[in-house]
Parts: sequence; structure tokens; C-alpha cells
Amino acid sequence: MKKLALHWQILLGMVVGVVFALIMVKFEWGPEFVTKWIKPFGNIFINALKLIAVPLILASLIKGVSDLKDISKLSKMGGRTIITYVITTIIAVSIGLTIVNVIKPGKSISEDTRNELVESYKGDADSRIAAAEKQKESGPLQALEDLVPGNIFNAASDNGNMLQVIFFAIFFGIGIILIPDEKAKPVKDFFDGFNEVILKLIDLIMLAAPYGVFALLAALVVEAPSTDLFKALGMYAISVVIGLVLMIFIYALLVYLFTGKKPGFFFNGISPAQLLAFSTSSSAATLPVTMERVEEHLGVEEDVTSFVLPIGATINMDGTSLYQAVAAVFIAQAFGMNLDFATQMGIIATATLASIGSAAVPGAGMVMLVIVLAQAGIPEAGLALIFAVDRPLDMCRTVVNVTGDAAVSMMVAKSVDKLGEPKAREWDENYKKK
Ligand code: DAS
Repeated sequence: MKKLALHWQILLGMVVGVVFALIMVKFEWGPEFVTKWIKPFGNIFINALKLIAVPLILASLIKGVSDLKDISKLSKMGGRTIITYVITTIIAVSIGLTIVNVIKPGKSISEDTRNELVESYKGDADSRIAAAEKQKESGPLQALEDLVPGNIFNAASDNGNMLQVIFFAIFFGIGIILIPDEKAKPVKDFFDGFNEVILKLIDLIMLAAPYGVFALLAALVVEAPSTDLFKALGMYAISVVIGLVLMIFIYALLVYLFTGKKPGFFFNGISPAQLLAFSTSSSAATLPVTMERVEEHLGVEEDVTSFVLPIGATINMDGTSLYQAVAAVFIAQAFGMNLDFATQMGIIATATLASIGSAAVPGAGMVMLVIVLAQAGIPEAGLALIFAVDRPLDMCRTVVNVTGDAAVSMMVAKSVDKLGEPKAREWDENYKKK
């Protein structure tokens, strides 16, 4: 297994997982066997990655920020990063709106099919709609208020609060810059070493990647919604996927235009992280691998990756914003509503904000979709319409989220002259002999 490059290992794990599940569903005891005896290994794998995500962000961000000799560099890189993130998100939403208005997937839903779908999925979607309701009640500055954790350990306890961990790490790193060098040195050395250990732990966790992904895909296939997807839902899913694929090519074009690196180089470097994003539906769980791949295989220096990627994993979700634009207009179409141009322009603003507010965990994009629906006056019951296909689309949009972060980190690195040759850290010689 070690001979195969990482992305082939992960791909093999996915394919074998799907084939295994398709065989298992032929037996009456098959689905239960997969859910009870295989799926736990997939959850263990995701948890191991999520476990490492917070220490990794703390170590790499604190190291990254404290390595910046002065705070002005932080604001320079920060400014470029946020602006680039917002621009790519607006591009994504605009592509989503264009596609859903051209394909019009919601037009083919008949009245009774719609009512039947809303009824049959209402129960399952209720918890998400409830979470969405709660989200809607929060005030306009809620996101800003949530940025500052009252207790770092609470913030670290749930990957949904990654922004709070990032806030603390940047705050702590600034503190290191501001104390005298002789006091700062031992602290910085500690975080340097801590960072190295975390990266080695990621290598170890990734040894289990093919097996973890096997379990995740097997469980997904076995638990796929049994009802055949209605034609409209199929067209809706195809509309989202067309938009997402288009975004992937736009990233490759932007990387080539801004850095000169060819698409083959970019995709070869980032593909293991993309496959992991697809399997886990979680940018947070994928972040450790995204950072290792962007640093070691795409040549972005650590003080850029440690800053740009953790922030990107939480606020730059271009795949999610594109999905939210398509979903909102699809639901409006399904309910026989015609959204005027002004409302659709409003969707660009709210889908951008909703994707920034979406946590880097499975299903977050659908919960935040309620903000887009509320702003456009689209019924929230429509969430029940799209619930059945949310998980496979979540896997696809998470791939785009992660790819966008990697592309932006390369462009920002190039702009601050921190894009070098990849150091492709395979197993270092002395480790192999241990
Ligand atoms: N699954 C989220 C992520 O981790 C995206 C989403 O739910 O839309 O990027």
C-alpha cells in the first residue's frame, strides 16, 4: 500500500468501499452489518483528523504569526487574503445563479410531488430547520460577537467554532511579537517543535486514510436515500455539480495566471486533500492534510499556509456559496415563485455571508441556507425538498471549498514572494529506519 501515491490509495479505498457496499445491500443482513461493524471505523478516522485540527491551527498560526517580525506584515497578508476570498466567493455565487436560471431544475416539480416530498422529508429535516431557525434569530453582529470565545477550551471543543480558535491563536501570536525576544524565544521554540509533532501525527493518521475512506463510502452508499431521486432533484443536483466543476477549472486558471504553476502541478499537489474533503464532507477534518499538501507539495511557505488555510477553511466556502445560490432559486422555482433581478442580486450578498458563517463541518452549508431563503422570502419548508440529496452535494461542495483555499494560498504566497519549490516531505530517512 505504501508504494501507491496517497491520492491513489484514497481513491482505491473509496472504490472498494462503494463496491463492497453494493455487494452488501444484496444481503438482507448487509446494510445493518455495514452500519454496525464498518461505519465506526470511518467515524474514528474523521474524529482523529478533527482531533488534530485544533492543535494544528493553534501551533501553526501561533508559529506563523509570531514569525512575522512586525504586525504590519500580518495586516498586509491578511488584507490580501480576505479580499481574494470574498472575490472568489462572489464569482462562485454568480456562477450558481446563472446555471440555476438557465437549467431551471425546479420548474418540473408538480404540486403533488412537492407536497409529498416536503411531507416525507419534513421529519428528517426538522432538526436542521430548527437549527436554521435558531441561526436566523441571531442579531446582525452575532458573527462578530461569536469571534471572541469566553473560554478557549469550549471553543476548541467544537470544530464549528474554529474562528474562535483562530482568533485566540492570532491574539497569542501578537502577544509573542510584543514581548522581549529573550522571553519570546523559548515560547516560539516550543510551538516550532509542537508544530513538527502535529505534522508527524498527520502522516501517521493518513496511513489509515484508505481504510477510513473505505468505511465512510461504504456507509454512505448503504445509507443513501432509498427513494429514487425525483427528476427535478436530479436536475438540481446536476446544476450544483456543473457549477462546482466550473469553479475547479476557474481555480486552476487563476493559479496559472497568478503564479505560472500549471493545472497538472496544482491538482497533483492538492488531490489527496480533495479526495479527503469528498469522503469526510468536512473542511475542518481535511485541514491538516490541506496544509501539509499545500506546504510540502505546492511550495507555499509555512507562514502563509498557517495563516491563509485555517481562515480559509472557516470563511472561504465557495462551493457552499454556489450551492446555496442554486438551492435557493431551485426551491423558489419549485414553489412557483419568480425571483426578480434585485432579489437575485440580494442572494449574491446573503449567500456570500452565509458561506462565511458556515462552519467547516458536514451539513453546515444547508443550515446556513436559511439566511439566503429568509432574505429572498423563500419558504424554509423547501429545505425538506433538498434534504435527500444534501449529503452527496455536501461532499462535492467541500472539495471546492478546500480547492479554493489552496488556490488562494498559492496566489497570496506569490504576491508576498513566499511561493517556492515543493519540498514533498515523504517519510524522512531516519524515520524509516526507526
Ligand atoms: N461541509 C462543509 C465544509 O466542511 C461545507 C458545507 O456544509 O456546505 O466545507
